[in-house]
Amino acid sequence: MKKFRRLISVICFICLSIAMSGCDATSPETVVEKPIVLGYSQLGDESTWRSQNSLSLINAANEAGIKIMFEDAMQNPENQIKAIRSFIAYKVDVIAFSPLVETGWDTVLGEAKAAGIPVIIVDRMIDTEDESLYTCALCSDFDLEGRQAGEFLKKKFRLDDGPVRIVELAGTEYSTPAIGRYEGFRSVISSDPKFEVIFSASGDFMRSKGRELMQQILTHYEPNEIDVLYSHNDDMTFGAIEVMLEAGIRPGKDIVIISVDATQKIIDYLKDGSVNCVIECNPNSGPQVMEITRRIVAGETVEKNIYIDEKVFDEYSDFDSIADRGY
Ligand code: GYE
Repeated sequence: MKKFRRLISVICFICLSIAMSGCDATSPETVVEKPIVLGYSQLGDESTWRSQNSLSLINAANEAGIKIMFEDAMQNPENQIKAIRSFIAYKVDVIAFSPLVETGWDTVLGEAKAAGIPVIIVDRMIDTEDESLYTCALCSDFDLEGRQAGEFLKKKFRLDDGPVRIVELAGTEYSTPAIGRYEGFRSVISSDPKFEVIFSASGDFMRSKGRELMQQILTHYEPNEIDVLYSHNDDMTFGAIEVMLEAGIRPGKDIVIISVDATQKIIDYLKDGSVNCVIECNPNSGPQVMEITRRIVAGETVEKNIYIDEKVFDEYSDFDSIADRGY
């Protein structure tokens, strides 16, 4: 009998515990929140900037508890389209991508829209008639970067009658940074005919191609026929500097150098006088991308176009105030 009573009280205790712990699926303790899933198509790994950008995105996703599906398209827009389609099939919460070039995205973004998946454009922009294809674009102001490069030259050569002969290493053709840095630069220097761009070609933002282009330039021109090297990113600048040094040219002295990105190594070159002007392009957009993702999923309205804050460091700057870049 005693045993029977003990059994009954054990059963009651179990029932009570179950009731109190809330078998009710809506009780806050039992709701397991599903992490937000973000599909990210990165365009490649062509530069120091890009590696840091990928790292920033992945680290920020981990810190924010966002599950990131990260695909590297290896400089091929077709791979980006495939990745976006796979994110749609997987029914991710949000799709983000850095488009290699500006055009060719309408169809796939239309598919994302039809599936009800919001899209964030990061770093580079797309060219489209239909702004409803994306929810938010977080990019750098590349035209401003180009204008800042031009403004530096105007200041540097203000007492020089010219001609000021410029060679330009441009970024990937049809990409927003290459277009903005090319056009913005010209919109400033074109007001003074002493500035002449005597060579311009795409080095795809890669060190190896920056090297090749500089070799090519030196087969066409004597070193004393070149006054300025304007390079759309640091990696191409590094390649070009190697060639200059091999040819006995003193970078930053015999040829004035302007570079875009602002990696630590180029800042070191600025400090030792091998480079004259560095336009910052900030790759650490990860935390902002995760914040935008979280807000979109929460149903909040986000600004349509957001520009990333950036600075200019040049030979007139106070070097001590330049914080360590970290990459
Ligand atoms: O400047 C360059 C890179 O799109 C802003 O792409 C980016 C550019 C960056 O590979 O280094």
